[in-house]
Amino acid sequence: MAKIEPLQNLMAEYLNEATLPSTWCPGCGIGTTMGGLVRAVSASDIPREKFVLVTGIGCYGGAGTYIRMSDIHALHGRCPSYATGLKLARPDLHPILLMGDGDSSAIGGNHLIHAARRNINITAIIMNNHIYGMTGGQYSPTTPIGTKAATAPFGLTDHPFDICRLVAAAGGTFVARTTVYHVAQLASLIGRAIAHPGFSLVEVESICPTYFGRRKKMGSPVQMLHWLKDNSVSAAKAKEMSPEELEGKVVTGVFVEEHRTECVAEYQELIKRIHAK
Ligand SMILES: Cc1ncc(C[n+]2csc(CCOP(=O)(O)OP(=O)(O)O)c2C)c(N)n1
Ligand code: SF4
Repeated sequence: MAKIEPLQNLMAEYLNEATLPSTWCPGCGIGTTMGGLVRAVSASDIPREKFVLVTGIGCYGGAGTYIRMSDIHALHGRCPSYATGLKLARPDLHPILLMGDGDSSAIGGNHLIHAARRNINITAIIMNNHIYGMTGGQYSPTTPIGTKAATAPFGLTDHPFDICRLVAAAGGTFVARTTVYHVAQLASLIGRAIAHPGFSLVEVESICPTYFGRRKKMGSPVQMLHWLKDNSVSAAKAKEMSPEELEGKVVTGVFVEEHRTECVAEYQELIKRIHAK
């Protein structure tokens, strides 16, 4: 992997200025995540034309039009299925899935766990802003208990999913989390996920100042970033903390990095064996 470049060196090459301005609210975490993605792609050993962005339906869904890379815009929650089909048909391509917490863990939850189970060599980036941004602030499976949302005006009574633990339990072989505050770690973890030969997930703790932060009275986007800085702990430090101390904290780092048979390679081997008979 080449050195990760500062984002300003890559803007002219990757940003599709003709499609701007973007629809994203000022201070939204999606732009920062896209910055990390572009830096990781440009530093990768895989040629840029081999990447395909697969975007689901959510605020981040327009990302494919703003960045100069091949892209497919999938149905809500169906990124893993589109990417699986693409990878089976063209194993030389590297799909990068862009999903939201609602897209990936609600309507698309089933698709996500089965892609992880198969250990298909695709990279999933989940921007977890803990809310449905695009449709106006309904709660998602990652909204913290007690949060007031458009569909929980008196506070949510459901317990949230931990997306990393879900994907690790399903069989994902590279599972990591970072935040939009930690921009260097963001680019480097996406780079490691891309290089990993199996199902890789980077969950990005993102911010939605418009529907999550405003309702929770978290202040400006800058104050939300400060909240992330003050409430994040590394996986190494988390090991020494009690469950009470970890309550409400964002644990960052790599949780799983292991090697297991990859499904497309196995499938191709099977085809070869059948043809050889
Ligand atoms: C089949 C289907 N059901 C529901 C919707 C409506 N819908 C569009 S985006 C969205 C939620 C998006 O939330 P999330 O994935 O968290 O992304 P965000 O907008 O927060 O970035 C929903 C429910 C849809 N487009 N298609
Ligand atoms: S509604 Fe939230 S997630 Fe959507 S663009 Fe605005 S800040 Fe970002």
